[in-house]
Amino acid sequence: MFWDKKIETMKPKDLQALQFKRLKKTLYQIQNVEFYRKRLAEAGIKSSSIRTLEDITKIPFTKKQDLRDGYPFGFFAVPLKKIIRIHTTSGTTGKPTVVGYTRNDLDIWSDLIARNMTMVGITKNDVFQNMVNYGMFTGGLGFHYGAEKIGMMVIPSATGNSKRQIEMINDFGVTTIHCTPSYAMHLSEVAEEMNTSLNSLKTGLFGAEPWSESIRKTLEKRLGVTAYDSYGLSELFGPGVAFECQERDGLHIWHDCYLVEIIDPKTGDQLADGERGELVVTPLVKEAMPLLRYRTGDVSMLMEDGCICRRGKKIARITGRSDDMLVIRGINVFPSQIEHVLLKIPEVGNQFMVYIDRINHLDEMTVEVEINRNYFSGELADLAKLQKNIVKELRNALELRTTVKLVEPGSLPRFEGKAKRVIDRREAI
Ligand code: DLL
Repeated sequence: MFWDKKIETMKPKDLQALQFKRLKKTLYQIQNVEFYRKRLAEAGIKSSSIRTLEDITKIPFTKKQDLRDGYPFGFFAVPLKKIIRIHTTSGTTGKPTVVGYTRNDLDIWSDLIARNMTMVGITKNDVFQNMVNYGMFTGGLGFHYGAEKIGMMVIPSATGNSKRQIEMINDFGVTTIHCTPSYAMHLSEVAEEMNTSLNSLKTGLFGAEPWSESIRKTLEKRLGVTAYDSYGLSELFGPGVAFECQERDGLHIWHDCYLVEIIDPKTGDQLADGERGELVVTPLVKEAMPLLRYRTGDVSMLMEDGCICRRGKKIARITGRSDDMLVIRGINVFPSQIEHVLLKIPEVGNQFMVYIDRINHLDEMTVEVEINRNYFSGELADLAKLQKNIVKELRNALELRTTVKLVEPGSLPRFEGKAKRVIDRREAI
């Protein structure tokens, strides 16, 4: 199913021509931003320097820190009176990053969300409950307007009060939900406690944080949905940048709107398809806040073309951030790897926390793990066995010795938005 078949299935040659035309327009428009005028002048880049799409590598990267330095409105390329909404990015220390939208931007953004939802078979006959923050976070209003554009009934339930959320799903016959995978996990626990089955649900759209195949399986089983991964970031409008199709093997990124590169985060060199690195994106249709070669910090790779749905090259699921990779005693660890190990052990519950300390100059990782309610025998011997087993599995997967503490079901923090499961308490070296 297509929202905009012509553009979604464009032939590579036509697509490249469109990308190039849009890149040139972006370069023109970006001259309204003082930061870029200076940057491009310093790099000796004029409009005539960019003759092909490949010439993009001549342009310097834009980093999140650049955007922070431009706080609040330093990256806007249109007069303030043309900006009709702003959002800010979540979860960073210090000042947030501000992103702005013209009416045209909001229209394109909701169109992209409509493409994604249509791609997974959602239609105007669906009933959609949007269980994410409706404030400065882009997930709420972003999905809201996209879903309304398709014409389904939208329930802007936002976050909080999980029992009420579950009642609404049942009372209003909700078919599609959207939330973070961590909240979906929590919701499934509450539904279980309430002994209710959420029969009307068909589709779950989950994103805004990394999640694994094992979480997908668990969520599908517990909530009775087909679960799809949704990727985006505020700097590129918000959600809607890339989304899984019904194949659920990689995410389609909308190449007519986003020029994609994968780079080695250390050298900045472009990597080949199939090589994992940092996703760098040049948005091609943003009016209020165009960006050039934006370093997302997210780790992915470009997959081989050839998806049966004909929507072009996909990116692989995000495995973490190039900057949240943990280096523990010289070993690189992604939090998603820890989750993956834990979820494979049936006696382990859904919640865990990771603490990293430096004790006697050595990094120590402690993992607090909730026991699964259904396996909680209370027998001391069983607990000791389970604890040993988790240590062994973590060592096998991460090649790292960890301390594992088992805690009672329900005792670790639950998250309504993005989960923060790793607390690094080491002093900077
Ligand atoms: O999280 C936008 C969004 C809302 C996406 C709802 C999907 C659903 P930010 O708050 O700016 O925007 O955070 C963006 O979150 O750079 C990734 O590190 C992470 N992220 C987002 N989606 C995924 C995903 C929204 N599906 C940052 N898998 C991004 C892994 C994700 N990480």
